[in-house]
Amino acid sequence: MLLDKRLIEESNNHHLAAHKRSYEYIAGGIPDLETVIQKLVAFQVAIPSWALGTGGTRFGRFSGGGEPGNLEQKIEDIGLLHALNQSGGAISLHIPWDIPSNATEIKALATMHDLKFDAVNSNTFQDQADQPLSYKFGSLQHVDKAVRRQAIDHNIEVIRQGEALGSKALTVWLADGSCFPGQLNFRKAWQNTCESLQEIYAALPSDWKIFVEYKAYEPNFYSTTVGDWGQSYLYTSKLGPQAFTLVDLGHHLPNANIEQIVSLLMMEGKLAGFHFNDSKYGDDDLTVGSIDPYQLFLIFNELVEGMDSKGMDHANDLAWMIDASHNVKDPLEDLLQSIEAIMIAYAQALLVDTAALKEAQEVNDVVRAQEILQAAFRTDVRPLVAEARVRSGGALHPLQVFRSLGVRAQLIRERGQVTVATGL
Ligand SMILES: [Mn+2]
Repeated sequence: MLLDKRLIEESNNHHLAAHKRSYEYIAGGIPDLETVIQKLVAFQVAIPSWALGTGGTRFGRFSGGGEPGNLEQKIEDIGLLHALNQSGGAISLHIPWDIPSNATEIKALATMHDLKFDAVNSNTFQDQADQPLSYKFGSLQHVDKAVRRQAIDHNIEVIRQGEALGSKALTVWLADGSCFPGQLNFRKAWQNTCESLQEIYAALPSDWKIFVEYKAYEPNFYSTTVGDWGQSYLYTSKLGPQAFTLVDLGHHLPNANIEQIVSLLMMEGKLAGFHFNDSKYGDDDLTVGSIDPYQLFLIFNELVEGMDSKGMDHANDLAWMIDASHNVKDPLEDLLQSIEAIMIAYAQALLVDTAALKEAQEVNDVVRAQEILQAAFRTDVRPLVAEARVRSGGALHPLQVFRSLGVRAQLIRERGQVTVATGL
């Protein structure tokens, strides 16, 4: 389904006066207001093709109605989100869950919804039906060269698929590792993985990047062959200038200082970008900002500070993506909440008085440094984010419009009550 722009405008008109009041209240205190709004307008977050359906756990999965049954419907869903908030203008495909049967037609459909193709993701963490060799004991790390070859060829195939769509990056997340002590020779596993990645790297087009994502544990529970940012950084350093380390918020051991990791990777010019989600205990894949919005703000504060120090373009120089799973919420509502949380944290980071913070740091004024950060964090920036949305043609209150227009009910009418999104 396509959203009628007039219905969004109609809804905005109802709330415009109230919005103006709250916007003017905050706008007066921001010296470079227009720059902030323009940055918010430009900032786009990619939605992965696997996030449009209800997620599951190893215990079960409770599908919702009207889930997208194919790639076309997934693009349609992201188009709906983007029409509502104008901040989700890209899709990240997962191969082989979402192989386009006709790249030209899929590209045209995405363009119709004003969507670009973000990084493409390979999958060597599960076996496919037609696959000759198993990834049970790893893929790029595998002791058997033939399995490594199969995994390398798959990644190269994903690059080719991405080229046809206009993607510019390959994301490699490996489940490789071991579940028990003694299972793996760490050094050999690392070297095999590095050599495999080098073969994939050699197949990259010159204007492409490769992102190496790390994860502390799961599905392997004793060791992971790309287990933390240091290990990923070691691979990406050896690979070359087109290789970058990808940070996923949920892929750290508890209480890791993610903002510091982000800062140092940027310092070295090795940060690929970010997979957003939130967590309480592990890789919980919860709605962005639902558990610890202060951490998200601190990460954005480092991102903004780091990008500005290098003269980077906030919207385009790093890759921004949501990587979450929705077990109990409507996936589209969850994604609207996630994007809103990202935009809020970004807007708050843009409000940090950087000159004053620098001054405080130079004289070790710890108290003032905290005051400066928390002054930005405690500012209600929702009217700024809403203003950016309205200026781009989005809804003042995306979630409210999604509900009042009965979008999910309409999707259920079109696609049926019993649906399972592909790949999940
Ligand atoms: Mn991820």
